[in-house]
Amino acid sequence: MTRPLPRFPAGFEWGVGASAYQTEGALDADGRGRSTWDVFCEHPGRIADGSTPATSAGFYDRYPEDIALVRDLGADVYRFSIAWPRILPTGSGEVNAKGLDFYDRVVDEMLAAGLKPAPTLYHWDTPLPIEEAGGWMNRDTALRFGEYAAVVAERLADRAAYWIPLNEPVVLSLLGYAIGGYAPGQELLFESLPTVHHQLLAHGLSVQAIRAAGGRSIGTANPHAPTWPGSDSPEDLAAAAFSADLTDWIWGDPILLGRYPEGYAEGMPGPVAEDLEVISTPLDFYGVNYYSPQRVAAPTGEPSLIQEHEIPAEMPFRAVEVDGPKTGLGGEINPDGLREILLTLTERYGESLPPLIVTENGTSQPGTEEPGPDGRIHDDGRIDYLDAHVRAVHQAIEEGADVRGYWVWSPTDNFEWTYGFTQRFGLVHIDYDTLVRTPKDSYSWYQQLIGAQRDQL
Ligand code: IFM
Repeated sequence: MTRPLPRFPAGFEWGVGASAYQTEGALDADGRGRSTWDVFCEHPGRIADGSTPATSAGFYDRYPEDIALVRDLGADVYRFSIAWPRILPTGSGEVNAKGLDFYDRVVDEMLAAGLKPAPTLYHWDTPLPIEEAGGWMNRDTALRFGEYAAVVAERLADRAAYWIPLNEPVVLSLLGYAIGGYAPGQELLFESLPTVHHQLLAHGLSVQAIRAAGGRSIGTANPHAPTWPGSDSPEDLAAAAFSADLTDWIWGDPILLGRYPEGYAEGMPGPVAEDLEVISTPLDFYGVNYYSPQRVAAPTGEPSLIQEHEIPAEMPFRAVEVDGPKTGLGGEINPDGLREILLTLTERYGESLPPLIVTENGTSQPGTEEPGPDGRIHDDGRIDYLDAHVRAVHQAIEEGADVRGYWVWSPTDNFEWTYGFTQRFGLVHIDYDTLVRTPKDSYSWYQQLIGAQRDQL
């Protein structure tokens, strides 16, 4: 039994979040085009367990079952993502009606279940022809993305409750283009900076397109975490400041303040000042994805590791590990980092910050993810993690952060990118042979939490 939670403000919304590529499968169904991740996963050795996303969690066929599970949780919001290659198989031009129809059905099913649909337009699955034309290194990609956003918004704006244009653009720039750990697997280091500007421009253009189509509640889902220096030495402090600019403020400042942190605007391509006007189009909420804090120190000339990803020796900072509890992916478990970053954002952006939503938070718990002899999944570690982070959100609210929602990643187990099926983030277990869904103990925990909060209203 966990301690009763303090009461959250009236109107605070509880949700869950997932993405297309990690859950849908059906990669060849109904005219979907190929994506960068399809190609990336085909290279032997890139996916930890050699698994493929061909079926994944089977959401494409089983979405009514997953939506019913989230309805029975009592949640308010179901975040999901739309696969750009299902809507525009070549990334631009002719619209694939069957792709749009699929998400139309998903949205209607969510509404019928009393859930608020929260589509993300892009969760890293770039249409292959777009990548072949330069991907996010090419300014045209931002323009094509704006057109794609308009197509989807015209169809769904009357029913979607929240909109997130791009999920975690920083991860795509750093892992996809700078160090090559994720698709498209490029290792451009600082030469990858145009991908930052072009994703930001895509964000701004799509916010405008969604709003023009009548879309409401448009925001972000950016990963943010405090960056703690390894020591108080000037070298470690400088490394931490550099790292925070690169992972946090290079995204937040253009969107919320209309400017880059010092030293970045000069290196960006295109009419930067004009673009920043578009990028800083006002938002209705600012979404924060949080898992672990960052700890960095001055470089030593050796590579370092963040989870499975190597930070090359030539980077001006290195990752520092501390002893203590870790997530399944090896990140530090530190709920106070969530409280701190919510307050840091509140202070840094002041009046420019719209209400905050925690758009992702969760953990995998290898070793506690399979049914025991009683047929149940006792994922106590996940419950402890979520419970502590929910309390941290409450604490941040008490201390002045305007946080309006908390969305658990993820409703069901799914394909965790290069970790394949070795890392399960779901409140609901998926048997990948049969696709049978089994709610874990954390599902009951979240259900009780939501119910108890409602009872207090
Ligand atoms: O599964 C991912 C998701 O796609 C993006 N945010 C982090 C999650 C857990 O690693």
